Amino acid sequence: MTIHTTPDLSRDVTVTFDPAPLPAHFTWGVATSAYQIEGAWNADGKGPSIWDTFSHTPGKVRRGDAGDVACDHYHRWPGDLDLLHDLGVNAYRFSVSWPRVLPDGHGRVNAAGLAFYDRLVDGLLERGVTPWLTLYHWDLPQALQERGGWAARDTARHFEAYAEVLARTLGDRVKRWITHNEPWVTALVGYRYGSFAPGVRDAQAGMDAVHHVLLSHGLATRALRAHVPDAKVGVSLSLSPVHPASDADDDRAAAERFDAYYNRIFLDPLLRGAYPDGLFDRLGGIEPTILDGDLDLASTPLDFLGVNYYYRKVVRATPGEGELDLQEVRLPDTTFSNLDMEVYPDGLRELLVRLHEDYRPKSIVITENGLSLPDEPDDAGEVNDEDRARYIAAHLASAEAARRAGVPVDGYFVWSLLDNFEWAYGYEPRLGLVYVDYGSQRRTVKRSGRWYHDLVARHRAAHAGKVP
Ligand code: IFM
Repeated sequence: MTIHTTPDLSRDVTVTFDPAPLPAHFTWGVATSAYQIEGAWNADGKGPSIWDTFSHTPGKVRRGDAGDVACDHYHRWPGDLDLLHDLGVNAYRFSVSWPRVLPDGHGRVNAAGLAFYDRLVDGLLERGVTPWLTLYHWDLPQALQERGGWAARDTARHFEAYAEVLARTLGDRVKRWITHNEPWVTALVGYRYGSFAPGVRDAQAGMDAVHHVLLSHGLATRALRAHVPDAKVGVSLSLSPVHPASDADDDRAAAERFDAYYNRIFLDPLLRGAYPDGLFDRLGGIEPTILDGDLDLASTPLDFLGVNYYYRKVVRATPGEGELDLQEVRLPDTTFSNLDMEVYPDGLRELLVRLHEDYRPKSIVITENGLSLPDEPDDAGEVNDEDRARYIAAHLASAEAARRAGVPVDGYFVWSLLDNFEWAYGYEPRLGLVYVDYGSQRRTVKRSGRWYHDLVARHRAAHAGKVP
């Protein structure tokens, strides 16, 4: 894979983005997920997850990497929370490992696992950082996978019960909840294409998983609200503007088909209570079983829509070839990261404006955005990742342009606090504001981390004295 980024990292670059126009209440955060950072994969009564099973299966993850130790955050969390405090962010988005809390996915609660998150939440609040808790970031209990995983309808009910356990224990202190992270990846990458856990390759299972994840979102949202009346509940979708490769009618039509499959498959049920017209027919007639009331549950009103934005998609029509008769292409003169993601900041503005125009969510929070680079410390031990700071600045400028156009963008989380386990790509891609030496577990704040700190401080100073 080619890495195309600005080559000269030694230049002293001033990255300009003025945060002052963003409102006083704006959320500044960083994000992580349990499997990617915690390690301690079998400690203190935790049950195995589908990612433990997947990464322990030879050939599934590059170089045989696994999240067994990862950033050892399970043991090093106090120091990691100090890093958050030092960065000056006002919010931290983390996920709970379902099998750490419920080793079998349902029934017996593992008190030691729950106590970990209880301490974590207290530690955040002590440091003045608001917890944003994601219930599901891909680490399904293996025991539930053995009963069909997300392809089985019962999993939605188990998810509701899991949400209730967390609401009862943490709901007095946690007020920001995200049910699912990137359901497209959970359902389609996990069950249709199988390149992520649980590695199932079955078109029917993929569509069933889409529907059950949506159902579970609705059930969990209602359970959270029943136990935490002042909870703000949302869901984080991976979304991309879809551009046709040319102005030709067939390319435009291909872009619409892909948009329905990639974006609207979750947006429409969540925000309109219906799947996009014709979607299942175009996918070979494979559709989930939809019972009365399912789509009412799925469209339970959101307090905010979480947007994870990394790249746009560009497609061209290839009649008779490829899923949906189209192929993804690269346009000339475009820049891709070493995770093969196009760097395209204006896509965020375009996406936010479109979401506002088409769906009118009450509030939008950018719950992930970040850049993978081949970071290494220099001889002085510094990680000079100005490209990452430039990337974040450009995306913030794009979000701010959307706000100026009337879109209620209320927060931004960098992915990620720490370099971590990047799923099937292992540890090679690095996306953190903080460098992790996996051998020694030493953390080093990168230049982008210091820049982000200054940015948040400038925003605070610009609004000093105003009530957020
Ligand atoms: O690391 C992932 C994260 O788990 C989900 N969103 C995309 C990130 C970068 O690939």
